[in-house]
Amino acid sequence: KTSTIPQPKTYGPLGNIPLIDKDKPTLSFIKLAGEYGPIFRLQTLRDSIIVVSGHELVEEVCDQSRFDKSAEGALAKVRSFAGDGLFTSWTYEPNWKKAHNILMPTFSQRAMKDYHHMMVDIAVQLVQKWTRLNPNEVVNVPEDMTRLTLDTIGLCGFNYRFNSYYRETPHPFITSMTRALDEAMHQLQRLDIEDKLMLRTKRQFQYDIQTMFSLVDNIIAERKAQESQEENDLLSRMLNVKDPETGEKLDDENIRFQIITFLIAGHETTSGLLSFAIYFLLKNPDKLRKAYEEVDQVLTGHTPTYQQVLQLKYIRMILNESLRLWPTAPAFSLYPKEDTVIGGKYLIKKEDRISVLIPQLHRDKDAWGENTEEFQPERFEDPDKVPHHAYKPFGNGQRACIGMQFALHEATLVLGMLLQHFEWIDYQNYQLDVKQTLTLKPNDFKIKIQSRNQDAIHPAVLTSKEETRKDD
Ligand code: FDE
Repeated sequence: KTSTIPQPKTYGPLGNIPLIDKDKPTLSFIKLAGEYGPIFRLQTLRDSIIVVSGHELVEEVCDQSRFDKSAEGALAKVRSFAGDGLFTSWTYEPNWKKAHNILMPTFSQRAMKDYHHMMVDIAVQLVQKWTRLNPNEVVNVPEDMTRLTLDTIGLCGFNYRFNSYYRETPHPFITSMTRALDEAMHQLQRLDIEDKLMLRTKRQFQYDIQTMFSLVDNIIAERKAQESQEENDLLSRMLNVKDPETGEKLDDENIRFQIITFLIAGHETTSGLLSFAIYFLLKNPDKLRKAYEEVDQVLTGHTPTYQQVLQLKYIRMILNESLRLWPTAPAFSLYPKEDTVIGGKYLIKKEDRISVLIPQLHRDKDAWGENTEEFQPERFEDPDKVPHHAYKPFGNGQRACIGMQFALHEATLVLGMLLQHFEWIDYQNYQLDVKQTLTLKPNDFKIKIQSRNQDAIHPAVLTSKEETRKDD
């Protein structure tokens, strides 16, 4: 005997749509989860989704023998420009496994040694920018973090410099990508007929996609034209390495989709993570003090070494806790391989789509205890005490985030350097306003900066490869 899955009231043909904030769907889902509990159904225009956020139910749907990633919903829209790249492909599409096999080694912890000096290169640019600000100048945190994460994935991935710190406005690729992601999110909530009528929006979408394709196709063409291909980045791997299973390489179109995928996945999420971490530290002075203590003890040179980044244990915990409260990729989708029952009573049909609502899972009191709203990095002190089944900021199983080590190494390094060199001033007593463009970010979060140590980073000490690598 099965029970009906709870569902909020509907509005005729609009279903539950009026209950969902177009610009911040995740926040609406969180609110509804508060009212309707660990599982509820939402009727959207075309289909229904089952939103799951209780830790026991999530553990069940994370069983890969029964459930697999669904690339419907927002991801299907993102497919217009990310194609069958890793993020937007179905597990059964040949290119998923192929790219997964080829790219896994490039994202291992060991591989971070090769990226470290490039990550430092970009982080130094940010430190220099902040060092040179006049005392009253304001820093828009998410904007500067986005410059950083974009430049980092560009350099580590494809040896391309977006040079975002040398631009007042975002790189054209980013303008197009942000607008396209935003459009992908909004398309979901429009009626087909409405969608068809929005000619200007449509044309803009096509233009944005072309802008992204042409930049990326140029990067690929230039690399192919190079005589020596000694670069050891993602792109050279994608061009040269064969999948051990099939013996095949990735084709050019798929490489284009992978590059776009890494640019999307690798920068929005990590930039949001850094922004939230800075926000939480500013609002929790006792944690900030602990962070300064660790950084002052570990980061003794001008720029961090690879080993020193691994020693920044408390900084890592801060990032983990930021991802608990505001996982910047806030949901992932699943479908059951067969009709099945979860929680002993809820029937899930093959055609149903499940959305795991991560921020709500991360606030499940049964798994985390009573004080789930408090920012407590100490939760992550002892890995054995972390309720891992209730912590999914990087998704699940074989479809989990391939960039996890990359994002964490980068974010730890950068947060460490920003603490080493600066005091942050919350001059406007910022009140959190979470903005969504598929991923989450603190909207309009601004601070002022004060250098901690006048000669901490002199432009003349720009790192060379040798310098950052010698004590690895
Ligand atoms: C993935 C991912 C995920 C899952 C999704 C689904 O399932 O749908 C998640 C949740 C995530 N991811 C998250 C995140 C966060 C952060 C910070 C990040 N992430 C970062 C990054 C970086 C990079 C480069 C990346 N990332 C990438 C990626 C990819 C490619 C993917 C897909 C995989 C497969 O195979 O599927 C992901 N990512 Fe992340």
